[in-house]
Amino acid sequence: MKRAADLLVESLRVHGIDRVFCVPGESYLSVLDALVEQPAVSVVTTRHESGAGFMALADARLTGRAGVAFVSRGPGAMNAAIAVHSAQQDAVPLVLFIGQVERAHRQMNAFQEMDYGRVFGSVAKWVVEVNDAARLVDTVATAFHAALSGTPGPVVVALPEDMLEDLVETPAVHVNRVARAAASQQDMIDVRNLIAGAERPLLIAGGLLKFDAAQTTLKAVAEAFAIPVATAVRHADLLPNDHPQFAGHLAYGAPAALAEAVAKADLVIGVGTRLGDVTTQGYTFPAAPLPAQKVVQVWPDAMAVGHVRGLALGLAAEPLIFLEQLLAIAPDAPASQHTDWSAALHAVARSLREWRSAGDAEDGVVFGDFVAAADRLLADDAIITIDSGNFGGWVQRLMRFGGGRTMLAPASGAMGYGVPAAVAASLRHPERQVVCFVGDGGFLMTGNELATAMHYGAKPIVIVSDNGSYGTIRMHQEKHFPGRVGMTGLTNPDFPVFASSFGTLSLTVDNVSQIEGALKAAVQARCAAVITVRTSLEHISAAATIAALRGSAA
Ligand SMILES: Cc1ncc(C[n+]2csc(CCOP(=O)(O)OP(=O)(O)O)c2C)c(N)n1
Repeated sequence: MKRAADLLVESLRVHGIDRVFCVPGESYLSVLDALVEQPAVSVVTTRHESGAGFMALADARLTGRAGVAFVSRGPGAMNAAIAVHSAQQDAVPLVLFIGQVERAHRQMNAFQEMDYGRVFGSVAKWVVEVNDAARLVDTVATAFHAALSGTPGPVVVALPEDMLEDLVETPAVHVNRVARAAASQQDMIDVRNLIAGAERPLLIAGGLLKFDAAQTTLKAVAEAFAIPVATAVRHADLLPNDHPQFAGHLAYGAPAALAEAVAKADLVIGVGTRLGDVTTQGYTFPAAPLPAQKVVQVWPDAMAVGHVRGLALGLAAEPLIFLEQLLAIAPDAPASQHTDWSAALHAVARSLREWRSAGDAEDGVVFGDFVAAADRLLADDAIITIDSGNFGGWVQRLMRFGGGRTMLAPASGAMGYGVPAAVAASLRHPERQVVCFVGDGGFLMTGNELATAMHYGAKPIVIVSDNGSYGTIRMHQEKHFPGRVGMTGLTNPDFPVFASSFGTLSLTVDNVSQIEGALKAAVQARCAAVITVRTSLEHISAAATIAALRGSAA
């Protein structure tokens, strides 16, 4: 006989989970107790459940396994909800374990009781409450299976407190095999014919290709067919950005030159992307419901293929398997019209990265100057985490990704992801530089996880773009209601002092001449560091100043 909590932890180990993230709670004390006895599973205790959830998401991206977080019932679960939503939007496998009131108290409005099925029902792929300890092991196996199968995503498992203490006959702890579908031979012939018949084919690569083997194969396919590759939002790292077939990053508000260039494609092949709102620039390219060009979509879940858009061909197949199948039927030599077309797209993508400093603005550093220097000075295999906000537009525009330099950022646009993701990345890859870009808004949402970094010896370098504003929203205000400004100004703490109080190295950049020195000092220190950049608010985005926005709105 074994305690259910011990079986749960043993199940985690069998599923290859070597790290979980949590805020401890009295509702799952026996799991914490079982974790003490399981050296194969390390526990990272965070300072807020959103931090635990975001760390689990970042860890999942880096390991290819499901991220795992444990949180307490009610309030803990609500704090973690942002990560469940991000996992759904980003198609990242996440298993969130939540404590639950004891079974006898269910449906009685007990302390911190919630009905997780109703709370997470529209976001999670599966929500389950384990009321019989004898079913715990197979429920855990099913939970991982659900998180990893088809469209990866979040699964919520509620654990009644008393159930975890039950003793049960020891069932075999097991893993359910995830099925991976290939495309049919006829579909592949059709794809090859579509490419051969196209003048201007374009492959849009998405997040399901975010692991090494897939990126190697993607590069080989791009070269064999001379097919240009644009990446879905937040995945600029799928192909080295200097590669001749790299055609740009379809991010929020992609530059007009990029949008116009890719829109000339006569065939779009979306691989491992749901071709969602942002990547398709508001469902305009390829348009929904009826695209102007032929569209092929490859995604492992038939329900998501062609979900909102008419396709020439929809393939419910594993993206990597599809790429391998495509590589196997590559032509002896790529068509010359494809070579010319991909060269033209690459030239546009490159030109968008050009940057010439004009020096500081009256109200601070133009953040592009900082990012351009970071691109030069950071390692080629640095892991870059990006929070949500306009500062990130500069990172997307000026920093090269791919070829080992990883981009971790939530397609959900959730503020607060950056710092926790950097902590998780640094713990997973202590040998690599891990750099987080975050605004002053996002930094005060989850910057507290610097305490977690210090506790576990993580060494992220956090770049805070301090413009005293929820700048993105200010930009939208200026566009829609020019000059009518409110609710976006921020009174910040003294960030350098705040950062020092955690025990990190703390550096400040007040002007362009200090950028290189600060970056080099942070990199060389090999410890957790925060660089506070006094950023110009006037230069409110990578594309516009406030003056220009007001001018254009008038
Ligand atoms: C959790 C969350 N809350 C609110 C928003 C809406 N939002 C998007 S960007 C932004 C402001 C970001 O400000 P900051 O971090 O300072 O970066 P900046 O835009 O100034 O560069 C807000 C409030 C969001 N995306 N996520």
